[in-house]
Amino acid sequence: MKTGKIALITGATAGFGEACAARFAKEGYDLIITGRRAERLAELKQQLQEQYAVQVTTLAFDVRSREACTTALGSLSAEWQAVDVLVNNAGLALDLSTIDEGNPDDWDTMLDTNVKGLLYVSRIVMPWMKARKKGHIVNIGSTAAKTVYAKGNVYCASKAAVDALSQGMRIDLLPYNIKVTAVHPGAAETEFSLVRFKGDADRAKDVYKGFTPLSGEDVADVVYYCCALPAHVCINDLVVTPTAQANAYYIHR
Ligand code: NDP
Ligand code: 8X3
Repeated sequence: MKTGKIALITGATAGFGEACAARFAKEGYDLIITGRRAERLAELKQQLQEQYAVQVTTLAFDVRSREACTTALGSLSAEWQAVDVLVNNAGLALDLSTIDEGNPDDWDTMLDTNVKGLLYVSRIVMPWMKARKKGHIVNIGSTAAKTVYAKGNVYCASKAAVDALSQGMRIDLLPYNIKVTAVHPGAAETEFSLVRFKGDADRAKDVYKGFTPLSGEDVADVVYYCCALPAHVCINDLVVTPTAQANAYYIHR
């Protein structure tokens, strides 16, 4: 059944974002879905509209570009700017290496996407929520935000920044009745490792050998749960891992 509510989900062309889009659509939310791959957004839009009879708007842009964020989100009509839930999910890791051997281009991409992209999108959406005195921002962090693992340095730092920014946003937005939740998933089999290892499918598959990882749907369930709680209840910070995982670097295989 339609809720009349709108969820804006960044990075909806794969993994958690795509699963969140399906989950929120199933619950009757209209959606704004974003990512760089326009074709995937168009396919998902058609599928969700047909399956759940919700309205879906697609915006293809790169969150690393402040101008692109402003242009894309600025193109939304006042109706679509009434965003109830923002899921800041777009992000990535690139490679595993020590800092002394690291690739500064990869650092730029991770920090620009995971930290600055999240800020740019939030900066635009927050005033819309403030004006309506309601809203919920869910930032996707990681177990990597909580514990640094070998050769994870810059990615872990980018997610620690998401953790800190979530705390800061919560303080900033308290007077406006806007919830801020950080969801920190552990190992989940999405396109994440394929991206991290730059297309090396065997290496990506090995990451999840010997245990059952989370799926995109598992994480989407958790995100939706956080958003479905009563108005006076807010989960501030939530870590979710596969049962076989204790923290970012210890997995029982
Ligand atoms: P996927 O690679 O499956 O999906 C990542 C999504 O982010 C894609 O939709 C991609 O879209 C989008 N994205 C990446 N870069 C940009 C960009 N510059 N501009 C716009 N969109 C972008 O990975 P996951 O679903 O696993 O990851 C989602 C989030 O969860 C990330 O923030 C990741 O760091 C985090 N995370 C992942 C974990 C895991 O084990 N999988 C665990 C903990 C956290 P497109 O390429 O079309 O632009
Ligand atoms: C993604 C999970 O452990 O690869 O944030 O960093 S991990």
